Amino acid sequence: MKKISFIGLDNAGKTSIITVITKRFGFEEEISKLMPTRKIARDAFKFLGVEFIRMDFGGQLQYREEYLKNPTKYISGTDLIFYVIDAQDYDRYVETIDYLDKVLLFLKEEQDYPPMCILFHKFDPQLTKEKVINQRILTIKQALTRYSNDFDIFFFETSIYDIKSIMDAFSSGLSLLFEKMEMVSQLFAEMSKNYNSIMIALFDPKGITIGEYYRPHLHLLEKMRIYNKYIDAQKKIIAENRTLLEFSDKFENGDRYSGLVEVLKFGNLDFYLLFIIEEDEQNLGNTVEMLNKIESAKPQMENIILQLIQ
Ligand SMILES: Nc1nc2c(ncn2[C@@H]2O[C@H](COP(=O)(O)OP(=O)(O)OP(=O)(O)O)[C@@H](O)[C@H]2O)c(=O)[nH]1
Ligand SMILES: [Mg+2]
Repeated sequence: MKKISFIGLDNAGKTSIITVITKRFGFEEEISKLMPTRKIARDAFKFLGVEFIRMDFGGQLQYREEYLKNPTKYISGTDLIFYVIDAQDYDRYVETIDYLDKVLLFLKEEQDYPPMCILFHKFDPQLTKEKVINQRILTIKQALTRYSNDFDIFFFETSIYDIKSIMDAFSSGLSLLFEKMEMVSQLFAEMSKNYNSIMIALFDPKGITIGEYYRPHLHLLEKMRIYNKYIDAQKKIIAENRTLLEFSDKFENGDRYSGLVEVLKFGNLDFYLLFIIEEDEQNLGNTVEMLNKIESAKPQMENIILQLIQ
C-alpha cells in the first residue's frame, strides 16, 4: 500500500482538488459546500492494481501545529506529497513557504525524500496570462530550488476551473511511482508521427492519465474542450455499456476534429483510449480510414499495459 499526502495552509484548495479528482463531473455543488477539513481526512483508491491511501491534511493553524509537534506520527512514511499553495493569496506566501520549510526540514532529518509536487492552485484560466501572478509564482519557484539538491520537486499550476490541469498534476505525481508509465507516452509520441493526431491518451477508469501525447502548442482552451468531450464520451460509454464511441466536434476557431474513445479490457481492469485527429472536411472517408488505423497500433499498446499492471 502506498501513501499520498495533500498538505498546505487552510483554504489552499486541497479538499477541492481531491473532490475534482474523485468526482470529475458534477463536483461544483460539492465544492461550494466544503467546510475546513478537520484533522486528516483519508480515503483509499486503487491505481494500476496498487492500493493507495490518500490523506488530506486539514490546514488550519491548530492542526498544522499538531502535525509539526508530532511529525513522526503524521508526516513520516509518505510516498508522494502534493503541497498546495493558493497562488492568488499573495499575503500568505511567506506563511505557506514557512510551513513547507518545516515539513521538508523534518523529512530531511528523517532522511525520507518522497517526490514533492508543488501545486500553484487557484491559477484560474483567466489568470494564466496575467503578469503579476506569473511573476510571483516564478519567484517562489526560484526560492524553492534550494531544496532541489535533496528532493525531487515538480511544479504545477492548477485550477478547479480546468479539470485537466488537476488530473495532469495528479497523474504526473502518480507516474513518479510507476517507472514504466512513461513508456506509454513515448509510444504515443512515436505513433503521432504516423497518424497526424491532435491527441492520443490512455486513461484509467477514474480519469488518471497513464500516458498521453498532445500536438505541440495546442491551446489551453482546445485542450479543455477535448477533455470535456472525453468526459462526456466516457459517461455515455458507461451508461450505454459500450466499448467504442466515435464523435466529431469543432474548436472555437471553426476547425473540426474527429475522435474515438475505446475501452481496452484487461481482466477486470478497464482502460480508455482517446484518439483525436483533424477532420478532413473535403474527404470524410480519409478521416474514417485514419480512425480505423489506430486498431493496428493496439497490440503494441496492450503489450505495454500488460507490463504496467503486472
Ligand atoms: N478561484 C478558485 N477558488 C478555489 C479553487 N479551488 C478551491 N477554491 C476555493 O477555495 C476555498 C477553500 O477550498 P478547500 O478545498 O476547502 O481548502 P482546503 O485546503 O481543503 O482547506 P482546509 O481544509 O482548511 O485545509 C473554497 O471556497 C473553494 O471554493 C480554484 O481552483 N480557484
Ligand atoms: Mg480541506
